[in-house]
Amino acid sequence: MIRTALCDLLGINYPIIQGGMAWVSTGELAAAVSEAGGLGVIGSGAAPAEWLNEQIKLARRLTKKPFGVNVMLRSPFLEDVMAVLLAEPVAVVTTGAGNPGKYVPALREVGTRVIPVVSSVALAKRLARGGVDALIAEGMESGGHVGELTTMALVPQVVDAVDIPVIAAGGIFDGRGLVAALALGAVGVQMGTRFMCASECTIHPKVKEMVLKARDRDTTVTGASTGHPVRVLRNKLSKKFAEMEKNGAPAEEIEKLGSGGLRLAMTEGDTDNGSIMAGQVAAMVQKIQPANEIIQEIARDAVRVLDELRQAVSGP
Ligand code: TUI
Repeated sequence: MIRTALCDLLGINYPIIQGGMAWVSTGELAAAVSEAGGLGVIGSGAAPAEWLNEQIKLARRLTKKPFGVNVMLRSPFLEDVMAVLLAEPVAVVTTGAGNPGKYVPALREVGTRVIPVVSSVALAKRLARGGVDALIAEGMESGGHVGELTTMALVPQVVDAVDIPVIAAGGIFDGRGLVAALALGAVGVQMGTRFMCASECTIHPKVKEMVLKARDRDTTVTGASTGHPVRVLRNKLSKKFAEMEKNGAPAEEIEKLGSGGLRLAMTEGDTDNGSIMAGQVAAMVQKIQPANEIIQEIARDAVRVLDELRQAVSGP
């Protein structure tokens, strides 16, 4: 068994949060992860509030355990999404791609634990002062919108800067990654890419196939020149991005190329013209397996790694 303070904070059995990925993390996936003893998270991304409402209802039908919702702060439906979360409170709200500061008091008022994702120490400090429950420190190994620091450099800096629990994300795949995160001072991990190939994940099979085939250098960061760098699997679209950036195309034109691309890939299976956001650990994903098996495997491996480490280091 590998329990940490995160398990008590969230009422879960394993210190593993499933990343709330836009167009990937549905109520079905979130419920499966929560049923398995982790924290499942619905990814509301840029979807309309009605979609989120349906997914929350679906997850509630499928599990009695706590689950969360990720709010993408650049969503065009942000205010409506927040209204849903105040009317239909969930156990946890994680946020991404911005500063959720002004929404924190209202969410906590309805009993929701607020856990923003940060990629810098400055925002971590500001949000900790604003009364959030915990922070997810996400390194640039992750898929999707990325910051500049790696997980190895970011997590201990955030841990030292705040006195609330910190969860590590970015580049974490298995029991080794979980133990490494704990060694850096985190109380648990958030993993997205691995759950893309969960059996209960409803994304298009062609995307799962691409993740399964990915090798170590098959992700790249697009859109850095627009101020919104995004890690994706290399494909025809990412090549087009790279060419436009090299030729100094205006940011608006590059952004236009990317808009709608995530949905196109994940739901339609257009793996040429769609944006296949995935992290560097895509290369480690070798099979499609149920969420329960993923969680059990990570927990079992983490205990084994801890035992082996104890044996491997000399001393009293
Ligand atoms: O949010 C993510 N990953 C995402 S969001 C997303 S949808 C999207 N698509 C296109 C452009 C933008 C978003 C796909 N992947 N991860 C969490 C995360 N948040 N990583 C980094 C940040 C972050 C960045 C800047 C958090 C706060 C922030 O603050 C800026 C500010 O306003 O102070």
